[in-house]
Amino acid sequence: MNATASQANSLPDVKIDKNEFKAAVIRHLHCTLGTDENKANSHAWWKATCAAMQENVLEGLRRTQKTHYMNDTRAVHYFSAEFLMGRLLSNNLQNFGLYEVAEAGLKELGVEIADVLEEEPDMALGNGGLGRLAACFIDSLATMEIPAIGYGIHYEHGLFRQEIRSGAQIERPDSWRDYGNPWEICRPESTQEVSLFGYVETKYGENGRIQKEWHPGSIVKGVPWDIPVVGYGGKTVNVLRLWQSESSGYFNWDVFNAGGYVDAQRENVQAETISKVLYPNDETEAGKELRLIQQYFFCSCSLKDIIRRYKRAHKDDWSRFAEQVVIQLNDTHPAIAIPELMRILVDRAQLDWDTAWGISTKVFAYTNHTLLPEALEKWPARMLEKILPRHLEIIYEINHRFMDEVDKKWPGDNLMKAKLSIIEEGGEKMVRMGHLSVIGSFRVNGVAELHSRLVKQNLFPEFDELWPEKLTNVTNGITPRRWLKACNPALSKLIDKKIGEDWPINLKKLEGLAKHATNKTFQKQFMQVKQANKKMLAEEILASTGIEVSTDAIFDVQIKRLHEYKRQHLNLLHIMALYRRILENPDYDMHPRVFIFGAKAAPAYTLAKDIIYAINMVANKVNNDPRVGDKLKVVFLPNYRVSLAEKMIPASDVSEQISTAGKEASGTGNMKLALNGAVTIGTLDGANVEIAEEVGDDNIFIFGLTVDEVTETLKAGYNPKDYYYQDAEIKAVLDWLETDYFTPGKPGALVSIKQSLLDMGDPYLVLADFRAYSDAQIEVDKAYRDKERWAEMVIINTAMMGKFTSDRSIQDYVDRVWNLDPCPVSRPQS
Ligand code: GPU
Repeated sequence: MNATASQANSLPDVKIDKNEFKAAVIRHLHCTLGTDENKANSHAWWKATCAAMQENVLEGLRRTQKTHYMNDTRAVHYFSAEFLMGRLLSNNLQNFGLYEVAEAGLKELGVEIADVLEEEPDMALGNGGLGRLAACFIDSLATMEIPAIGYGIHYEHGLFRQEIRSGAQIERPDSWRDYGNPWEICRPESTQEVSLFGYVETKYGENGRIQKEWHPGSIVKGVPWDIPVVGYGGKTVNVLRLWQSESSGYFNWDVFNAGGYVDAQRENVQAETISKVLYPNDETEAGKELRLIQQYFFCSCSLKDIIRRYKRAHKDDWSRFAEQVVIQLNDTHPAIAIPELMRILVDRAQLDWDTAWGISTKVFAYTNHTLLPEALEKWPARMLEKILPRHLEIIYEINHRFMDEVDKKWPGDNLMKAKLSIIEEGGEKMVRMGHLSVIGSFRVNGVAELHSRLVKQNLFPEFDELWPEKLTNVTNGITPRRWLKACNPALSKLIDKKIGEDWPINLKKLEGLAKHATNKTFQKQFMQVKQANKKMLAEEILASTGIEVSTDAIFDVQIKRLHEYKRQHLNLLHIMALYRRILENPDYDMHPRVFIFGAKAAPAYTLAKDIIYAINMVANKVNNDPRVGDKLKVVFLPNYRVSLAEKMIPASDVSEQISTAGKEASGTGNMKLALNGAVTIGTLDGANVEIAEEVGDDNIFIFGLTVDEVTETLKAGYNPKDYYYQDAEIKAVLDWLETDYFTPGKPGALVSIKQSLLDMGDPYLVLADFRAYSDAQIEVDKAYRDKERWAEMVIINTAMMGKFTSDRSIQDYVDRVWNLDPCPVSRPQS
């Protein structure tokens, strides 16, 4: 049960030398791509390099699958509508220990590896934190040699590409597979069929038992594409299995002719559209039919895939299913898998309800990622009835039995029943997917200590009372392979020299750096690396925005999806305040600073898009104002994505984690930035609390209202106008937004931000936290100017991030939820 990465694995052992690698690349240039060394462009070199790597990857995959099959091991199945993988070549090279070999080999062929790596499009099958967490987790699972499979959707178009035109966000389709994806393998032999629409027939079987038969209105095919997931050390290679929808040609004319279903058929989806595009809404339920169909589509395919594999070894003996299979639901997006498994067990396998429920509730575990009401999924019962009529019946049955349980605990308490019911009554009948997930799972976790406490206290307190062991915490983590070793090679080498090379699989070892934090030489080396990384980012900024920034300035970054609760507008108001201070006092004393943003807004989230526009318009003015000079620059880097994060994070000095306390479940960018030696300015929210515990109060800038103070403030009848009228700077800055100073000729273009703060009640307490934030920024400025003190802080931040490796998160899941063992795969003897 103790699957620490370091035990399960050793450092990568290289088995391929440079000449073999070169030969493989050339062979693929010739035989796979039909070109040669003289003609090949960067794209061809990239493809040939991937193909050469894929030979090793597939060999590892074959050995892993054989080992898992022979051992018939318990495995975890990670169900997620999103996997934000980013690029894979550099990761696969690193994890196989072949990066240096490839770099040297390509160099001898006259090719720079950096140019080759840049050719790879990001695999952006996710929106943000939730999808990237899934990607970090499958990296850790493979590294720790845990039998695991990721299940998701093979979106033809991932998250949109963002362009900025005249300051505004424009969405362009993402086409990550336009020129083929060298990593994926299509497995048509494992195609599954998924039923939709139609009606349910009630029959009486032998011994008078009621039998339900679903007559679907249409059937679509799910074709799996496998992406190999290479663990560090290259021993275990797990898979991410993504389902693509295709037409099956099946159309139920009986249903059609039966009448009454004509409407349903008219609104029927084209099979191919199901996996066409990722919904770009982060933390808002879309409520769209197609989204529910997407969710059901991948859950149904995945469950059938799991059952097919189980039956290969256990035939129709269901008694061991829950011993072999655990399914982790990444938020409620895959919650429909619960009634789907019940349907398969009851209607298909003919198990009685109690037996089926006994199995099902030992299989599922659920991770909650948010408390935001608008993100808690609910589906209209009518919609479920139309698309999945049998599932709605099953949900009612689950609920009926659960209501009996509630009645036992709280006899006659109808308010309690209404509160806990899966079905929300009142207006339109809605199915609460969160309740279904809690009831149908044996364990439920939040993603940071604070968040899990709030899940227990505010979101599901009665469920916690009913089942005191069910709710638990697993604090999020990040893979240090991608988020330090690969993205920050200079720092990695410095760390290697100081404490040895096994920190990527034993991140607590970084603590060994702490004792050098005050060492002048080490400080100098560390800050030289930071400086070099800043120089590279400055070049990137110049290339993509035309803005010149000084690397002597503080690089202050806020990179995450654009959301009011994340408060990019708090950052913006503070920037405007600084600008105003400089205009009022040309000698205003501050160290030069570059504020850098990266953020996508959901296409329909108007205020979020307005904030992006405002950042760009303020940037335009500030950057071109000769009175400001180098003191203040504002940069919005377009199209924030994993591969851009890999360039920004190593170059950051200050990490902005300024959400309203209680709103950010965990955050993971906060961990990546601190790991790479950025100092956090943040609220006591999400995992910031635990980061502060690790680095100590002297090495982080905490400000603002706490969760309890937020609650009190709102209860006391928060009025943002009090702050507006009492703080002259707040007033001046908000009024400035209403003029055409930043948008010449277009007065009022930025007024929606002011309105949201004054007229709409400032729901995220931006004005309440403004002064505390501004004061904390003054402290940041002071601290940075003391070079030695700052270097010490930076080193302590890197040194104390050991807790936040996703290997630790996975170990927590193993201990608190999954209860399974690693299954070592041996490397071939050569
Ligand atoms: N998160 Br729900 C998303 O990125 N998307 C979502 O739809 C939901 C949650 C994030 C949380 O906001 C963030 O705090 C957390 O670190 C991350 O999930 C992973 O748990």
